[in-house]
Amino acid sequence: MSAGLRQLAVEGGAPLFAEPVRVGAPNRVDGERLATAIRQVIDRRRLTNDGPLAREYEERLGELCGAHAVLVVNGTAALLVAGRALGLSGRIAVPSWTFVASVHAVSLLGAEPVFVDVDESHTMDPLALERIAAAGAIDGVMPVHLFGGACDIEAIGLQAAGMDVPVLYDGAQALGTTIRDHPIGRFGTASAFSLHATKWMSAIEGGFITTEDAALAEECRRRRNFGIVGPDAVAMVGTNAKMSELHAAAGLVQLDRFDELAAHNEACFAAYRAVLDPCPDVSLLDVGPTGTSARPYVAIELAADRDVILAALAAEGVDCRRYFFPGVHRFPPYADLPLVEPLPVTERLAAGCLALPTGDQLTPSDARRIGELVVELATASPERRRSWDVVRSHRDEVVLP
Ligand code: T4K
Repeated sequence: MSAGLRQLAVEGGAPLFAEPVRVGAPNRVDGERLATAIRQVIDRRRLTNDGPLAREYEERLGELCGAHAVLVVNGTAALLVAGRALGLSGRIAVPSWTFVASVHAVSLLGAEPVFVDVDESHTMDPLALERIAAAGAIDGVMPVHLFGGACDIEAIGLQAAGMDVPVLYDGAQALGTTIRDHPIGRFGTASAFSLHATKWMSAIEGGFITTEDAALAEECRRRRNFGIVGPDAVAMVGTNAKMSELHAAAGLVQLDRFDELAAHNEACFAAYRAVLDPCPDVSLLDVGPTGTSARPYVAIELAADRDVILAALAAEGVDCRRYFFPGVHRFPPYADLPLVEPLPVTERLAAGCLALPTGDQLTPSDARRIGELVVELATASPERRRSWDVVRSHRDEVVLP
């Protein structure tokens, strides 16, 4: 049944999904293959420290990204290890419209985040970067390829070259994204990716760095292993960011589904697009004309009442997320940092954006039904929306769990 012909859950109907579908639900892992791989790891007695599976995984990720790859324990570690190897310090330009890990990495490196607004692509606005750099020297740039989209790498690259500063792309959400047929990990001085369980390609926990600079890759490899360069020899400050063989086994099993899952995500995205694109109250984020994406996220912006719609979707068993409300610049560790200029697009997106579920928990026809539901909720009259059975505070705001 089409979502439009049934009674909404917030109006007393049965939920659309009895078993909730969620943003971030991990894609299925082939348990039999993983169990076999884990048994082999245990029998081999090589559990971590650059073992054979970690090497194989690293090599395959490098081939996929057309660059040197350095495997680490998570995406945050990828940012920290690469950032340290690049000597990121001083004032680092970074968007506020991102997952908080991007900005935490800047802070943990001992640098100062300088917030730059995004444009309609949800990625760093090169014009805002230019204005901010003109207002005060910038020592490095950390743009974020958000929701599987791609930053304007040409404009950002030109500006960074003009300032003679490194660019560390946070590509945590963009494994599989390409620009003019080039994998996204080939751009900038280096890029960092996440292989977390919520990512479409995962090692349960994991991450990696890519760079075209062989010497930089080698330095990152050393820095992920305490700065050790040989027996009894330590050349630099380092940490422990090595991936275990168990995680590499999980990552390798999942990597074999790369093409299948990318095609599945594309089919779900197309189903969403078919119903969302004609609706003027919903705008669906897409990659630019020169790029392709594995569609790891489905992000929409709603014209009004985002939180009421989020609650109504939850009642239907569609568990969405307000990624990335309220904007990192509004979290307590960063709220007192002076802004060089206001962040109007970030503020607007923080008020209106919603991430919808995708991945192999859904069929394309499920995606279509969710899309139809979103359209029904987004086009309902304000009076109808006010009648919905969602929890409101005494100030008439929707209260989220
Ligand atoms: N930069 C960017 C731009 C990033 O997006 C991230 C991570 C990073 C850097 C850092 O990479 P890592 O160090 O994490 O590798 C989740 C993830 O924990 C995080 O990896 C991810 N971005 C971020 C966008 O999403 P939360 O706080 O939203 O996670 P949580 O626990 O609320 O889970 C999200 C949803 O997924 C829930 O609906 C539950 C569902 N879920 C989650 C897990 C872990 C499951 O169904 N099963 C699971 O096993 O951060």
